[in-house]
Amino acid sequence: MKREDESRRELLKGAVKGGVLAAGAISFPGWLLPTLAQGEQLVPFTDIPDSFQLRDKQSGSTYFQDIRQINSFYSPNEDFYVVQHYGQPQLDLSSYRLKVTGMVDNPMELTLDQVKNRENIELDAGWECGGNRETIFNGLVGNGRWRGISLSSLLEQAGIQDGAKEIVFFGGDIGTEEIRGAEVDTAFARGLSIPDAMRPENMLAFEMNGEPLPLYHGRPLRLIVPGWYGVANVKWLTQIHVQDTRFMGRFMGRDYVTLKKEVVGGVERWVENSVTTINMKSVIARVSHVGNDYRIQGFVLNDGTPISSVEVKVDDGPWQRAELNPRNRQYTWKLFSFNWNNPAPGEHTIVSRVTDVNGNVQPTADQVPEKVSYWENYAQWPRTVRI
Ligand SMILES: Nc1nc2c(c(=O)[nH]1)N[C@H]1C(S)=C(S)[C@@H](COP(=O)(O)O)O[C@H]1N2
Ligand SMILES: [Mo]
Repeated sequence: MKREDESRRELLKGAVKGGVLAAGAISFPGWLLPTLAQGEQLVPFTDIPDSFQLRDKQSGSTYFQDIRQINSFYSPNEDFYVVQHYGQPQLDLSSYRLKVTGMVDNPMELTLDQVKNRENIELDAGWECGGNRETIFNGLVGNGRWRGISLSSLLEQAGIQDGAKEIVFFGGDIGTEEIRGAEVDTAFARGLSIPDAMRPENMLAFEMNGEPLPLYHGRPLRLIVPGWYGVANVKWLTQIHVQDTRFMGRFMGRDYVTLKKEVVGGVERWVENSVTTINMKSVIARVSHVGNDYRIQGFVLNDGTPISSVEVKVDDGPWQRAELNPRNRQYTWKLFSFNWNNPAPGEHTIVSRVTDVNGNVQPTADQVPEKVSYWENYAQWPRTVRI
């Protein structure tokens, strides 16, 4: 897919990065694209230190998206965040095989072409790292269009045997872990229960925004579990294994594990849970203005449950409804925009909250369960700007 955004994005890029769009450039229907309109300027946040600088994408390292600069519905491949734990393996594409093993009637070993020649599906999906949070300005986020094949149809063809419980997805990246005093080489891996794995929207993606999956994002093939935190989306996928026990690797059982206080059947307990579906969250990403007309924009991420509203509050004012971008889809980020006319000069606190069709409201920091680990940070995020 050549995105219609693409040429506009290229056109706007330099200008937007500088904060101002040059006069005389073409103006666009502001709402369909979150690009800045003619003469529109970014308002700096006062909760981000001036020293906060983003690096370019670098081999092997974490990359944050600068959410103030979100200027297209799909995150360009060079802006989509990057996280991995064992480096970025360069798999040889000609000898690449995807293995389907374990409790299946028909074990498989597919070349990349055999994967690509299966019926293709496309999906718009965005997500965040389970460790995304305010202290890193919520930059571990991205939204893309993915092309690949259906996981459930592959598993149906493989024929899952009776008694199987779990599907394990192994990456081609190997790290050395010290576990109970022993040094062992382990691959990045995650497990899904069979019902979770058989959701029809799960895909094995080989294209991102119309390009072959870039190295940083898992070339040549990755799992995508729409509505789940990023950790579920195993990159550099080489093996799918079906077994009758729960999978307990580091990224299921020891890391990406949230420790929080919960009431369990009437008893208050500290509970540890593996990070799975995305908790509903809205984030204010940028404020811009043309003259005295200010605009507050941001995004929502969740597990795909339809949302009913996003609201914005300025200082101690009332909650007011924001507009939702018509391009939003079930598993994409949901962009929103709020017109803030004639704000008084000075410092202001602005915050957003999202509500879903079941009436669940994004909690404030005081309302979320008491939590020790930083995983699953989804509370309302008050931000400050100076007008
Ligand atoms: N093979 C492999 N897949 C992986 C990881 C990894 O370390 N190795 N990290 C996971 C985590 S924690 C996240 S947040 C997402 C990030 O995906 P992205 O870099 O494409 O944004 O990849 C997931 N898939
Ligand atoms: Mo992550």
